[in-house]
Amino acid sequence: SKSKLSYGERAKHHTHPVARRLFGIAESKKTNVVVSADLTTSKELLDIADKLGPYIAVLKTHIDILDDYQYSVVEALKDLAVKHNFLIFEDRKFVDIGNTVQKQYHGGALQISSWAHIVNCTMLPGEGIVQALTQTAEREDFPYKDERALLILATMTSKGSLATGEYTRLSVECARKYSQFVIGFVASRTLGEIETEAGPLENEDFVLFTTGVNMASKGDKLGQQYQTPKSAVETGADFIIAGRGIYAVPDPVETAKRYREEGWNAYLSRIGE
Ligand code: 6AU
Repeated sequence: SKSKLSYGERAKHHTHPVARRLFGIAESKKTNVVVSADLTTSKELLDIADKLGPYIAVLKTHIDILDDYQYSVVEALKDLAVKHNFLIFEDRKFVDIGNTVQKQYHGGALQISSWAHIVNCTMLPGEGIVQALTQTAEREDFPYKDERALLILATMTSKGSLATGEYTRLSVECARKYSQFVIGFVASRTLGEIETEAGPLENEDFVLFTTGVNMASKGDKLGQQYQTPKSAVETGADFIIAGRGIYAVPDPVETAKRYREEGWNAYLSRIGE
């Protein structure tokens, strides 16, 4: 596994340009925090993105939960991403047949491919979903070549999740097979020991995003389950995703700084510094 290497090393050697950028941002801003900005108005979303921008590596959106969505909000987000040097991850969790997800990703009402550096998909439909999204990103006329990447949702944080066993194994299998577009996983455990047809993951450098991170709570009333930034990074997370733990407290900026510090220190211990 590459989890003992520094972000700087991984930025140098990764085969995917988006992963290189991501690790480069983490290294230069000294942060592995991804804020899940699950706000429901454009004003609140842009406000939190601007305030927290300096302390995060990635801003994660659920653009379809905005009450007042217009394309101008993602244009403003893109500007903030440049201003503060973060990537945008639209947590769309594509979950359909190939022909449908291609249209949902590239074009459509939300034009996701035009503004989200990173998107994710589930493995429920089987290999075809990853194949289809990869194919779209590799089209001759795809305008964002080398600037877009996919994460596979390999496990879930909610109680009773069925994203286990064969589902998780297929996630690893497809990440390997489509590594020209897939840079890693959203998962709460390392996946290195999972056997695929080509053996276990050893030399591949997949990026692990772990969600369900909160310093003040163990879960919510709807089945969400939390761990701390420290335990997530100790378990192998390269990036920690936190939503309500950061944006829904009285002082999000101070709180983001605390998550950043805990996540960064856990990373430094992991790489032995
Ligand atoms: O920190 P929270 O609980 O306020 O928000 C967690 C965020 C939400 C979820 O949609 C998302 O993380 N999420 C995901 C992702 C990122 O794909 C997977 C999962 O298993 N659990 C989870 O909470 O925006």
